[in-house]
Amino acid sequence: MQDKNNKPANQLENAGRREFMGKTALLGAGAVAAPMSAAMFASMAKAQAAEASNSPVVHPGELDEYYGFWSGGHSGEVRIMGLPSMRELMRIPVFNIDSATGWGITNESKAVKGESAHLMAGDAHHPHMSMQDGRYDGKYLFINDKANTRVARIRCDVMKTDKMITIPNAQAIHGLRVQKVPYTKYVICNGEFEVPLNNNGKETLEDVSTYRSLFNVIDAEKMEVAFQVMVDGNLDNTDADYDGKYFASTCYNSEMGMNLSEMITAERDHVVIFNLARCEAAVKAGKFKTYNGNKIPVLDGRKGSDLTRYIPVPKSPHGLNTSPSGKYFVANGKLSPTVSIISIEKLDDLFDDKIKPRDAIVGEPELGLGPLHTAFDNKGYAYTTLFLDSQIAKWNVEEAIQAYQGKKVNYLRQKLDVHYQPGHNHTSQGETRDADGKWLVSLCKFSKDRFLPVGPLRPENDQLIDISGDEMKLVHDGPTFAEPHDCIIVHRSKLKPKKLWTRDDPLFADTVAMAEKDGVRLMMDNKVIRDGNKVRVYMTSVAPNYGMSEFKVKLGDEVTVVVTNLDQVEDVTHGFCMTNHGVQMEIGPQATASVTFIADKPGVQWYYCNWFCHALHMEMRGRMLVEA
Ligand code: RUQ
Ligand code: CUA
Repeated sequence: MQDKNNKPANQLENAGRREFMGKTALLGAGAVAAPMSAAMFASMAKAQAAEASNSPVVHPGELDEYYGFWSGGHSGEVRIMGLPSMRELMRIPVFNIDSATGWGITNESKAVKGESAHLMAGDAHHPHMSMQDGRYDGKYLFINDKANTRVARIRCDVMKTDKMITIPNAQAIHGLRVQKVPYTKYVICNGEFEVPLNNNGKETLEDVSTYRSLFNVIDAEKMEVAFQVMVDGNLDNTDADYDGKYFASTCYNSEMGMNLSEMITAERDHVVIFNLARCEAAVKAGKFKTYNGNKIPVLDGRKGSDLTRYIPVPKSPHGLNTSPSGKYFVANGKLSPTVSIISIEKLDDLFDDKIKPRDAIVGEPELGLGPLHTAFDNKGYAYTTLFLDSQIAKWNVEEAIQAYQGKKVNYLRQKLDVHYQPGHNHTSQGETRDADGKWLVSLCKFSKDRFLPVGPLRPENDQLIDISGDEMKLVHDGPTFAEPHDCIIVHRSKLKPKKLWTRDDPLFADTVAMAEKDGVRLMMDNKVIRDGNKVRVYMTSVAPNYGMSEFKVKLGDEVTVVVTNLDQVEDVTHGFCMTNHGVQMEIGPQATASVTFIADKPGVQWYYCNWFCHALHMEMRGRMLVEA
């Protein structure tokens, strides 16, 4: 194989041709000037044939049709998968610390993490992409951290986390979705755990009647909490409609119990429906209170309020999913073998008090034991995970509604065994108007006997299911590390990730500004600036060299190393690791990254490039000379 760096033009050309031959590029083929050879036509025809038959096989060198965005659960990250191959393409560190990229270690990532930069852990559950008119827009991905009550945003052009906030007043952010229509103005998420509103340990601690859960509405662009809504009971999962009017959340602890048996006493819990226009009007009219010394408007959406309605459903519902037709919210029973179908069309009447809450329920099909989450295709079918039965039930939504009206129809089409105990499932583009009914992923919490044993801790099993025909067909077992709670499957035509960084990227703008203040031209200079016991070392990198092969500091200095990667070749990322200092990071092509540490060891300390970049990658190193 040739050295990457000897053939930048070639590499770009190859990348261009590959894209041209890819399936999405077919649509734009008319715009491509180069004439097509017979071989290229043949290859494209083959690709089309594979797509038509919904083959899960992606041959070496071929590209996937979909991006999957997987949450990494308590590993705190997001993973990018290729579908249908189920190949893991990349990891995006979010709430965790990542030693390969330096996430949580570099100054730029610490700035994104902000006030929570000191936290090393997270529990990521629900990744959801921003939308325009109910379709993925390829701009942002949002994800919650249940463990530390945070929400983060990932920029899809570079696939890096660019914002992170801690949600005040609430505890344990769980369900998270985006406003679908007209566009993602708001990200919505649930505070699952109940705490006193002023949770300062002084006013009230043990009086459970003062505990509340909050529904949180976040401005997606600013990444600030716009307002919160106090509810009765707790909140679990949530989703938005396709009209831009209503949000719905499940509640499994309407009892406000403080232990398991208290939480499951009532025969019914509920789904809360939030009326967005009324909430926005209440904020505008100043009808809110504030707590814990912050300025966030907290609306009172408890029972009797005109901001919300409470629809009783069988006890302890879990997932809440909107059908891509825009007609229904489906609340999944968990402890009940049923799901509850809520008619979104009836919600106007419910808010105008023309009907009773239970009148909004138009179906309650019985599916099996432990329904947790429901996904949809484009043919009117729903797919519900049955945790206890280790199955997925395929059922017809309109027929389930007819059955509720007393007609004799069998809405249940098939039950497929999955391995084992599925939580979420997800169909290709099934949370959008572009639901295409091709693939279903079942995120199984246990793998048991499906893989070679690897010790007491086992992988989970993400199974790929072909749903393009009448019957669901299991086509792939995919072991995964803890714990993909949820995923979304996005057609690759929705995304246009950058291949190189642009120099004006906001993710390193602060570092660029710091260099300007120091009079350093990042793309040219290699310089050491001393400022008391603070030393700033600016260097460039071009494979296989750093612009600086040595620099000198004094023992105890606070050293900031800023590396600017001048390489303009796709895929040539450099690293910077200071030996024995716990410091390492990635510097992508055309990016600047920086890291700060104390030079607390005297003598010679080598730094080296830890991302394989060149045949002389081993030689890409230099010395920090630390004077005692
Ligand atoms: S929840 S297994 Cu965190 Cu999405 Cu249902
Ligand atoms: Cu630069 Cu390895």
